[in-house]
Amino acid sequence: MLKKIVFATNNAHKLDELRQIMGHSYQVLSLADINCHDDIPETESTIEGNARIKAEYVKQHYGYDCFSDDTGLEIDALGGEPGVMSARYGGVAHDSERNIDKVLRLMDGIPMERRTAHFRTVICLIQDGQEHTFEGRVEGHILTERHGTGGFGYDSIFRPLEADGSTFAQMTPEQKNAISHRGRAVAALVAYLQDK
Ligand code: ITT
Repeated sequence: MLKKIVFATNNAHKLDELRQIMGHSYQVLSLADINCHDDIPETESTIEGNARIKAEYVKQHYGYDCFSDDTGLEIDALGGEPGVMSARYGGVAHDSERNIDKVLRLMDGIPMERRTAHFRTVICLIQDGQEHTFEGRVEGHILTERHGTGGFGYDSIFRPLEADGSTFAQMTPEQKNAISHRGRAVAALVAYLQDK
């Protein structure tokens, strides 16, 4: 039987991605699966801090070993923004269209060579009373308009360096997972869990 682990997220896209990557070795439970419908606070000022408080919240209130991730898109020309504000950059939480509109507006006129950015994911695992963190990054450019309809969040304006010119939103989930920030952080998590 597969081992169970809770992924402390409310984001169905992320859960799907994680199950694709980890599904062979773990049964990944969602917050809904453990009857957690709380609005878990994400009040820290860093990606690392937010990953940690989500995992600690689930452990403390529900008793499960779990992991959580926090991801930010860090754009060099915007001084690292949206960063920890990625989910609500446009003013409304989880409204990707507004978030993208704001980025494109702020970057209007900036030439491609200065449109460098990366996604960064930090995963915090709490297991057997110990905390571990894992990080993954992918470098790329912010395009001047949307391309593609797959993925979620900022995928349609992010073109990773390691691709053939496609944005994340133009890739299959497998192609994205192979090079993505979350794919890499999860690979480090899985390697750790399998080594145990
Ligand atoms: P949880 O906190 O419930 O896990 P979330 O949507 O807030 O879900 P994150 O804090 O990890 O997710 O990410 C913040 C935002 O960054 C997210 O809402 C998206 O807009 C964006 N984002 C995260 N991962 C992304 C990805 O793989 N591709 C594109 N955008 C992404």
